[in-house]
Amino acid sequence: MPFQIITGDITRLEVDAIVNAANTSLLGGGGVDGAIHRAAGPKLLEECRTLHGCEVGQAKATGGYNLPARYVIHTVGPIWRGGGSGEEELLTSAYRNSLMLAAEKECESVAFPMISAGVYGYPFDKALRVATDTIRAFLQDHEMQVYLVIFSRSSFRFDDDIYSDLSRYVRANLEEDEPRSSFLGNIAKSIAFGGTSGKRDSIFSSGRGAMKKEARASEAMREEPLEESADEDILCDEEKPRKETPEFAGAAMAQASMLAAPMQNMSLAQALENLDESFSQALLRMIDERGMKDSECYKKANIDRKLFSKIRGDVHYRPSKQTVLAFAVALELSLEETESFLKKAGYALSHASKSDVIVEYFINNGNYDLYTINEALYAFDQSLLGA
Ligand code: AR6
Repeated sequence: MPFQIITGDITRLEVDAIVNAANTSLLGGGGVDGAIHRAAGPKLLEECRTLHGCEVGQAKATGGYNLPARYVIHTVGPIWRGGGSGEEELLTSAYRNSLMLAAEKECESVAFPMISAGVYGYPFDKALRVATDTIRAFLQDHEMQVYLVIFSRSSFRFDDDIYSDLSRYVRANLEEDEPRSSFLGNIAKSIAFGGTSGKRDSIFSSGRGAMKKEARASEAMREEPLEESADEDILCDEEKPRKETPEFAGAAMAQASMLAAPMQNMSLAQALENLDESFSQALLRMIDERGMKDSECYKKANIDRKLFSKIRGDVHYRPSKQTVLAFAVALELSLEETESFLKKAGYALSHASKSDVIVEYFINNGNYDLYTINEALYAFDQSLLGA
């Protein structure tokens, strides 16, 4: 998923770049700045001295030294003075300039702390809005994996009105006993989203020298069908008409010819061909029906281009439940449509699952903003939507 909120210590992340919430001197300080300098070692300060400071809202890069990250991007957020001193614009610039610098350095992954939300006093929920809006805008025309790292889950705050209304909805609708499958789902989730239950996230380093590739491989394991081959061969070509994809044409022809055949005369193989429209077929059909571009849909769903290409290229693709729900939100499906879309991939919504109740709340309210939904899921310690 291109954008993810995770919990933990940013200095341990195996990403191409981590961002430092520094001050204008760039000579170190407390908070995340102090933690980064301690973990990187004295050479970081040596290089910082050569940079001659940094203005509020600007960003400068150094090496990562003893950190697992290759680069540190130092930015300076604004001090909160009540909101009337251009704080929002300056915080937006701090995020945007850091992202642009990461792109310039050809980083594929970058992790941010909550800039200005500590010593500089920016209210957390307002800082979160600036962070997610700026990252989302950047991801509209850049391919990158961006993490927002929350140091302490208890500090997490998002839109107060939504939070209290959603809490009431969850209390009223969540069935008491979670079934065993949800319990197992939560274990899987806590491994994928480190820190949620004290478990380790796959991108957190266990020590110096751990390989980034391994982190990516374990990240990829979240999605069920692990078809690692031919990624490049099936990259998105949005101009290509669906019907020309041989597998789709083949599957459609097989389905059409089978419709006329009586079931009792079929071999098992034929019967298996005579299946309902698959998840992948339904997704592509609904994108077309809405006149959406593929990229518009997968970006809205917070799904990366490679995964979308796999889904598009494999008529029998088996997605995770979070992936199906992310597309349901991107396509703005009603609750009923979401149920039948989930069914195509073998899932259902359940009132025994907190995460399902949360998603249901947003769909019922016609709120299809995936970033807000993910903030809510994070606040309730649930797996985020997307890949
Ligand atoms: N990993 C991730 N997040 C962290 C970590 C960590 N290891 N440590 C703290 N945070 P702050 P600011 C969170 O105060 O508000 C420094 O002295 C923390 O919980 O570090 O931009 C600089 O030199 C909070 O949510 O940065 C400046 O003088 C967020 O990081 C000044 O502080 C930012 O908190 C900058 O203040």
